[in-house]
Amino acid sequence: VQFFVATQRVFDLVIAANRLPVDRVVGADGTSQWHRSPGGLVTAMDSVMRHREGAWVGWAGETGEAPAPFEEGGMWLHPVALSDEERETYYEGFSNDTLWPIYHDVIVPAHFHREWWRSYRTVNERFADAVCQVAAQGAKVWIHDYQLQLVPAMVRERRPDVRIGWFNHIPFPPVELFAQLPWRSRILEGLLGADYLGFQRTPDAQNFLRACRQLDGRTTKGDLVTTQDPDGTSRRVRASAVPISVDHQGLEELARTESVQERAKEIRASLGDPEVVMLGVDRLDYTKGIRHRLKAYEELLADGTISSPKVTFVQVATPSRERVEAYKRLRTEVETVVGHINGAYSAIGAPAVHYLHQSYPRAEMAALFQAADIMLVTPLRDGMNLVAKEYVTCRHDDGGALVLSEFTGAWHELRQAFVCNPHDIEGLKQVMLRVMSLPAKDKRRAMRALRRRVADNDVQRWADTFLANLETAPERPSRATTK
Ligand code: ADQ
Repeated sequence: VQFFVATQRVFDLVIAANRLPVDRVVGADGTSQWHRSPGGLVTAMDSVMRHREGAWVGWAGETGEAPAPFEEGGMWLHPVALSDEERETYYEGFSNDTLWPIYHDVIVPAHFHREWWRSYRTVNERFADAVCQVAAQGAKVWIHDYQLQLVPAMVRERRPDVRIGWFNHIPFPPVELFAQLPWRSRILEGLLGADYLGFQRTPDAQNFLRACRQLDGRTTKGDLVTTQDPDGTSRRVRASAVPISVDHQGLEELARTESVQERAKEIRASLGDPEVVMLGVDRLDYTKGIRHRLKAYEELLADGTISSPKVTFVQVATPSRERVEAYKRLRTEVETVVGHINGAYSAIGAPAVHYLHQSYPRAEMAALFQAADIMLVTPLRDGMNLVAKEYVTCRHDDGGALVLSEFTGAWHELRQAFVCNPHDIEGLKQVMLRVMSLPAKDKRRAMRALRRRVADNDVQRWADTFLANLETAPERPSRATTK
């Protein structure tokens, strides 16, 4: 049900995420266009919201005044403004240079700045205000990810009538790492404003529950934590795992189209029809283990165990967070290694590594997946990793093989993948060699099992489960004040 209150539309379902599913891109001639924004969250929620009516609150990707709310693809999009300074302090700073490293095992050091925290709080307030503007009486509010951890409590304070859920797309860290955060108690309080908290894996939910117990002395029982609201009333919040997935049916349909299959053949032909095509697809992020996989490949070439162009490696690395120092460094490192490998092992017209620092449409990604004999998903830490599930989905021919890091959420579900520990370069090389030499029928059997798993738990099921958990969360909000 949607209705108008003066000029303001309100909705029964409100999504809040740092980014809107589209970014405003202003061309040289000053005209603006909307482009789909990158990343796993948008990929997943976009397909969920196609089947539901609701509003989406988020940043439109450029600083300055926010554009007016508008409708796009059947969804009401409500932009939230960020200033230049807030992009630096709330987004690049606190979200991506404090929280992201802490939540990903401190692969790079986390930076703590009080002004970043203050900005994080201010922007979270702005998101909470925007959510309250578009939420109908008794609405369900679904908040996403680590950038908005204070929003649940801020919404509850303003709107006790709504039901509040939060989903964490990234890991929740062990208490020893979370404890480093000077603002750890404020973050726990922020999250506990929700009725239901969803995580990718059970160990993530357990880390959260342990933090509530050990850092702030709250009582937990099973997946419930007891908390006190600012008015002194006691309330229980549920925290459990709901692993995210992909739009299995939609993506498989796309992968089956003739044009995608033709394109897959074309890709292999333009690579020179190698015997083995290995593929990596990631945002260019230090959590994804891109350097580890390049190192393993380089050592295999150096050993003479494999040779290029018989074996060819394609690395697609989407540009990401390019203004954050650690990401600039990573890009230089990856590009140096790629240059080094190509200098040493390529033939004219046949580079050993095809490195593509670009974004592609979904159809092109589906074709790339079909063209790849071995998909290398080797993160050092990853909440889920949708690429692994997308690859499996696109292999309707039961071909290909998935090498998967044990440090991804996906590994908890995709146990028939060829597991690796990316820190163990020797082990990673052995897995790559083993997969190359394994009989096709063994790989097909593994692929069939993986495909069944992803088909059973697709993104619609994930969203349905999350919303059902939100609906049945332990205590309904007090509606007394709003009746
Ligand atoms: P991400 O860290 O962004 O997501 P991932 O889950 O792999 O990681 O999702 C990336 C998405 O971007 C995939 O849909 C992929 O196809 C797409 N993509 C990657 N490179 C691309 C390119 N060059 N062109 C076009 N598309 C590209 C975060 C968490 C993950 C979690 C997701 C969802 O870090 O652990 O799985 O959210 O919850």
